[in-house]
Amino acid sequence: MTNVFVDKNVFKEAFQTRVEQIYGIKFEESTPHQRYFTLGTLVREYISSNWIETNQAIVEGKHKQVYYFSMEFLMGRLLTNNIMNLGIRSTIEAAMNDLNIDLNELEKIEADAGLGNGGLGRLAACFMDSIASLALPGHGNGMRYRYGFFEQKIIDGYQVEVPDKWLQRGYVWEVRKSNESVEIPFYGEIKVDKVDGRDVYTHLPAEYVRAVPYDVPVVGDITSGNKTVNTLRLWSSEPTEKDYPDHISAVDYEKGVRNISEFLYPDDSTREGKVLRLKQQYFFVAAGVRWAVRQHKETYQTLDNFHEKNVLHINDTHPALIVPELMRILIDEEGYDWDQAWFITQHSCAYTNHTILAEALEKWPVDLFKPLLPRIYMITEEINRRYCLDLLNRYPNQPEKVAQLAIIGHDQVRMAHLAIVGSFSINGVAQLHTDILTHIEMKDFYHMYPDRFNNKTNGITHRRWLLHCNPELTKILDEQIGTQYHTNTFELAKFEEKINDKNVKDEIKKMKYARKKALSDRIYKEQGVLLDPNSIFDIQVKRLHAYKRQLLNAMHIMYLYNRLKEDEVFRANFHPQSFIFGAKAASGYYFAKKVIKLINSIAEKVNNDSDTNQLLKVVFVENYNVTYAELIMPAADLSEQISTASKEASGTGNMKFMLNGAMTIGTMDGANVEIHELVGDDNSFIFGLSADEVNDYYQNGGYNPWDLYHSDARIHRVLDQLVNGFLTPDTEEFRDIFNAVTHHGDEYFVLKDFDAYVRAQERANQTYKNQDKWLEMSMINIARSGKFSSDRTIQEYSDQIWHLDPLTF
Ligand code: 26Q
Repeated sequence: MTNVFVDKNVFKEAFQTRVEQIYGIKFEESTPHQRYFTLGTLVREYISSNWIETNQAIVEGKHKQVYYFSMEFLMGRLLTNNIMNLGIRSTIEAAMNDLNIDLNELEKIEADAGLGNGGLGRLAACFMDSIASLALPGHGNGMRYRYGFFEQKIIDGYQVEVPDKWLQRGYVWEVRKSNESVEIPFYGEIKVDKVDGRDVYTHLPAEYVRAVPYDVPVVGDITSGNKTVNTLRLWSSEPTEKDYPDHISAVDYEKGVRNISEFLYPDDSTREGKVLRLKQQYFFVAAGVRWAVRQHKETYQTLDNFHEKNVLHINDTHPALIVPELMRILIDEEGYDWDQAWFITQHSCAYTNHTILAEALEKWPVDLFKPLLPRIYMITEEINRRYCLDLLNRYPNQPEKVAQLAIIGHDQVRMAHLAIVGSFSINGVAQLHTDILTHIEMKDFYHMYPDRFNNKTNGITHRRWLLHCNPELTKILDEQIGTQYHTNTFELAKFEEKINDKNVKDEIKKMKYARKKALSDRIYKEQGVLLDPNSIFDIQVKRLHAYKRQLLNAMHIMYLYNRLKEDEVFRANFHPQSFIFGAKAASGYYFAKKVIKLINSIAEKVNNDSDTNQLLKVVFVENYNVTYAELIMPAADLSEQISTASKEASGTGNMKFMLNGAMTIGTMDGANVEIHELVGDDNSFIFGLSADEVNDYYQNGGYNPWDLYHSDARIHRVLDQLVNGFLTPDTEEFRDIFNAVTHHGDEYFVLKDFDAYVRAQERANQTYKNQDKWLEMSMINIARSGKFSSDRTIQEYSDQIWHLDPLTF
């Protein structure tokens, strides 16, 4: 195929012709959507030759591969990402210029692929980009949800969820591969036969569901000659091509089948729909394992060396059924005995833990698991039985210890225990998180399997989170330190030599202003709130969770408002500050939704008070998502990372902000610890209880928040304002928030950290007034952020866990 991107004229011609061919209309009459779709089609076609070559190179070179199993891939838009990685953006831009088409406008037409809840899903997307950009053979395996993470509307200050119809107008990046569909069995019974004196089990499923793969190309950065295009394979559920089950009507069967890949499940509190979530998990795991096994057998004709050529990566416990599923294939379908099968399985699987919150640890009731997946349950029981024998040897006189560490206990299957026992590698996502896993949460497992545990501090792709989203900063860096940092972010360190260069400082100042203006323009257009780019942009964007403490931020704003109204001296010394929030609350998470309403009520009050609104503004942006984040990250002066210490496994927004020159105001939690280690107290605003202190309080039953209510007048006043009609006429609106931090013991230490937070905020505000100093700090943050590229993270995964070799074709 000819390359239509060789120069702008060839491309222009091809583009116009193709629009007319696809839609049968004159180019001049085509809609922006038709133009976008045609551009996407041409880019995808251009990708396909490298895609084919990548797959050939893997097979011919007999390369080891990783399959990254994740229930979530929060990809965002791909057009810009793809054309930048392919190095064809300027050609397209020039052609579009000639045609009088604004490429930026075309890019906005693409739906934001929101197949994830937050950090874990976005991490998977960054990893896909880095794996391909490092020329490593690695593929994603996930679910093709018909509706992604809900779209958020704010109505009267409350969150309203609207279905995200991202596929409605077609998705240009996917390729349906019906010929690679597989049939996934559910329910039914197990038949036992004696063959040569041995029990042989056969699962007789009551129904099958067809899994149809849709492949999305993952284009690596072509700089330095890399041509790697990996595959993100997303499975969609359809009715089987075998016989329909006879225990339910065809209509009910079809409805049930479509349901499996209908919705992404929100994290936390929702308890309904459990069976469906387990179905989803087995569905995409079983389909993905078949994909890996089939590919392997095509090359090697045996599974003896499966573990030498494949890693099945388990992204949190959601895909942990990989372990019994691979065992089932090896034993039931391939005739391996238990020990051989276990050796292969256990040497193929690697597991990443993303949370230590007890409520987020997955457990499946046996009475739900067993009927749905009878053979998988049997195998899980046998894995558990053998493992418990081992435990009994280690802890001969401690049956309660054995029960506590078992995979099945209290009539539940503990997915984390299954993942730990079945994997050769177990990692946390930041040093502190890994330390807490090995010393507290999983310490018994760590003592049993010390060599399996390791840390891989998270990272973010600088291609999306710098080169793409912040062209102004990219330009400054290119001019000042060259472009080597595009492929090695540690090169950013060179920028530190410029911190005293007045001109560069000035450029950084202009860059920040431009990015703040761009954000404030969107906010004004969509929400009618006008933010002054000269004010401090103080931003907290992340999922809404009690442990992330958006409430602490909100209470501090209430305190500031009170003080600004009354304290003349304070007022005179205060630099104007704009507080920006973005967050989605899980639909069933009552407390989180109340906090959204609270922030909006504060915004309403504060923004409309002419005594203060030149100094203080608050805005809650509607529908925070990946695309919005691309506008927000570069616009921040202050990055709010204020979780209760020990609760945030890593955080990745903290890294995106740092790379774009924001200062962290945060607790010693997650990767904040590593940011602080790099920039020190002088270039960050760290405050609050440490993880050890928090854990000590928990050990001793918490603390008494009423003491603070009575001793700290600021806290007293703000809390009273939640329930005395100050914010809304309804004094009950925020009663439960009041109760959470008082009567219910303030589980997340909001009051306990309040004073320290206020002081950190004061330091930040005063420091900002010295612009020279602030810019220097900002530049230091940029220069020292090289560690947080996901290229570094993936290189470590590859060197220490996966052991992959880069492709060279
Ligand atoms: C579990 C059971 C039932 C339904 C849903 C879930 C579920 C879904 C999603 C549980 C957890 C999640 C997502 C977790 C997550 O995003 N964790 C974040 O992972 C990031 C990447 O490692 C870290 O940076 C964050 O600190 C961590 O909170």
